[in-house]
Amino acid sequence: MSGGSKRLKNLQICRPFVYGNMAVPLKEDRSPEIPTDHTHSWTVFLKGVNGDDLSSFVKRVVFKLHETYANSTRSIEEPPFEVTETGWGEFEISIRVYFVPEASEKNVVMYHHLKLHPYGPEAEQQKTNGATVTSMQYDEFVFNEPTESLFEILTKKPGAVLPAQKSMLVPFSVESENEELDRLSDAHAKVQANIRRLTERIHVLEQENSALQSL
Ligand code: SLL
Repeated sequence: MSGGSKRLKNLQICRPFVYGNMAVPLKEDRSPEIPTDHTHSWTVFLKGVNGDDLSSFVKRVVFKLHETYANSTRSIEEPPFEVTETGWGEFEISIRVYFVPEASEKNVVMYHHLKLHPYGPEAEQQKTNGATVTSMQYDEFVFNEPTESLFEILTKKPGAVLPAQKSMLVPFSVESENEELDRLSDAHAKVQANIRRLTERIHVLEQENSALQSL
């Protein structure tokens, strides 16, 4: 066995990343090469949070587009791991990540619904001013019992961890996780209070019922 392929027992190491797409409506002054039925320009991407480079452990990312696209399987061998295209429709893109050989890890796949059109309360406003639409997910690569080599790669340089504070560019952070935890514990407290209130109500009704029965 070559050095570093031994696995480190009882150890788990995670690396955060984001994937998704941004899209903008095509303008009047679009290039003549773009087919006339295309309405948007978009980019689907997979990247580290906080601009971190994933290529020390990600070997390639394969984006599988809708079969209406020529060469619909796009293999990106170096960062930025992204594909820019124009088109007219939304569809599901599979994003398959291959790790460097030293990692001895199976590839992983994520599915992303390409979003071109805004929806929700701001939709109409965004539509009229041609704003960029973004649809992005936060996730983490979780390596269980990594090889010594992978461990070394991942811990060699600092960074590649969740940033402390949120910002316009980096919506995913320890701060936003804590906010989410606060929201969850508020909701939990509300549910508990409701359960208590309803339990008391049931109790009262049961007492009234048995009082009526004994009349
Ligand atoms: C839909 N089910 O009907 C989806 C399919 C496919 C989008 C969307 C192709 C561009 C090209 C394109 O935009 N496909 O022909 O190059 O909405």
